[in-house]
Order: sequence, then structure tokens, then C-alpha cells
Amino acid sequence: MTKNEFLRETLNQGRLFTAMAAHNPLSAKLAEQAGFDGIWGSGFELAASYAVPDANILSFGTHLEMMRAIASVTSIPLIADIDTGFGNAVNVRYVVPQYEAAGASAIVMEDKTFPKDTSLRAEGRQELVRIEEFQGKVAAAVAGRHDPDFVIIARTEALIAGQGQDEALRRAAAYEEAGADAILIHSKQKTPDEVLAFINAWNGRVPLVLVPTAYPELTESDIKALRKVGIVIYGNHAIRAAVGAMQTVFAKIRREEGIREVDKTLPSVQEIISLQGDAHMGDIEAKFLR
Ligand code: SPV
Ligand code: MG
Repeated sequence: MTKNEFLRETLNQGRLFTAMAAHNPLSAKLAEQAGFDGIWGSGFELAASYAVPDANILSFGTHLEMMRAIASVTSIPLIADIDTGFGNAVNVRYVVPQYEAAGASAIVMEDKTFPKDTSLRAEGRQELVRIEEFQGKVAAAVAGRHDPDFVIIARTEALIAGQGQDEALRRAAAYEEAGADAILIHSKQKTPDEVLAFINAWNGRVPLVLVPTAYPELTESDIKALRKVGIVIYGNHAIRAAVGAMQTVFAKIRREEGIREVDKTLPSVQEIISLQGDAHMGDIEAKFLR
């Protein structure tokens, strides 16, 4: 089964697909080893890893090449976060096949204006495009894929923009009508209530996608019980884990003025070499080095 077929079939069967964020191939590989079903090619994480805001500061090419690098060292589906599609429906029509060719199995595209601001920023600038315009962008994404199993996920930011449930439901239904395979409903409320109200009211055919960063008490068993959610995305836990681990280790080395104690707590150099694909290079050496 291809990566695309695996994602499509999981959605068709109504099983919950779990995706962990990654900002580079190493974090993606660790997510695969931990047992997640797929990788979230997060724009937020990539921007954070460059220490710049998640506000279309990085170019389309920088994100695309990171997706290609991730897909080349992992064997689980990659869901690429293409923000607003880097422009209008024309841009989307050109961009989507490039993500497919880079090895992604899905894209998520959000209904904000370009350039975007990140969703979870306090007082962020959240403006939405017209519903008809975004329907055109969804249709362009659908037209741009080659493999029918490549999944197009439309994301509405109506709740993030403070436009209320009716607007969120209207937009989600319009995007389904335009051909989206799933709808991502995002919320930055600190409890799941807003998202749960949306899910209860949702009577579309396609599954929903959640990013429970802001309301972390919602567990996978809660989500499965709702019976309408196809994918849960853990949106920024790779970069936050990396930041926390580096802060702790760097502080310890400064405090202790050396690495004698910290060394015992870290993954070995050999473990990193093996994550770099050492076994594969060993095979190549054995076969071809004369
Ligand atoms: C991302 O991870 O880039 C996302 C999710 O789009 S969020 O940052 O919550 O908007
Ligand atoms: Mg994003």
C-alpha cells in the first residue's frame, strides 16, 4: 500500500489518523519511530526552527524542500501545511502538484488572506478571504493533484478570527461542496467547548481534522467517541520538546561548567549516527566500495 493509499483508507474506514508535527527530517523520523500514523509538515514548526514568525516570512520553496527532505527519510504519510496556498487559486493550482511530487500525501490549506499571521498568536491579524474565493482555491487544489488518493484538506479559521459557529459551519459546508476531502476546524479557546459545538452541529459527509494545541485535555479516546474526526494533528510538540530539552541541557552545562554529568543523560553519539541512516550507508559501502 502506498503512503497516499494508507491515509485515504484510514479516512474511509473512519479510523483516527494521528499526525505529529515535524520541522525537519530528524524530528519526522523520531515521530515515525514513536508510532504516529503520519507527519504534520508544520509551517509553525519550520518558522520556529528558523527563529522567525509563522507569517509567510519563509518562502514557499523553503517549506517545499523541507517536505521533500522529510518524505525521503520516512515511510508514513506526510500532511503538508501549505498555509494559504501562497497566493490565489492560480498559485494553488501550481503549488499542489509540487507538494505531491515532493512526496506529501495531503495538503492542508487555510482560508486566511496572504500573507497570513499564525493562528495561536494573541492579538494575531486574522482576516479571511471570501467563501467563493476559497472554494475556487479548494477546487484548484483538487484539480492540481495527480493521484486521486492525495488528500485535500480545507481549513477554516472562522473561529480563530472570531466569526462564530454559523460562519464556520457555512464555510466548512462550502469547502466540502468545492471538493475538499476533509475539513480542519481550528480553535484557540482554552477548552474544547467551541470545537465540540462545531462538531455536534457538523452534518457534512467528510471527516473533520482537529489540532488540539489550545485545548490539550481532549484525548484521542474522547475524539474517537465523537465519530466525526478523521485526523488529530499534534501541531507543535516536536519543536516545543526540542526547545525544552535544549534549554535544560544548555543550562546544566553552563551551571556545571562542563559536560561530565549531562553526558550520561543524553542519547549517545552512536544513536545519532544510526538515526542518520548509518545502516543504509553500511550496505552501500559493502556493495560498492572497492
Ligand atoms: C502549524 O503547525 O503550522 C499549524 C497549526 O498550522 S497552528 O500553529 O496551531 O496554527
Ligand atoms: Mg501552519
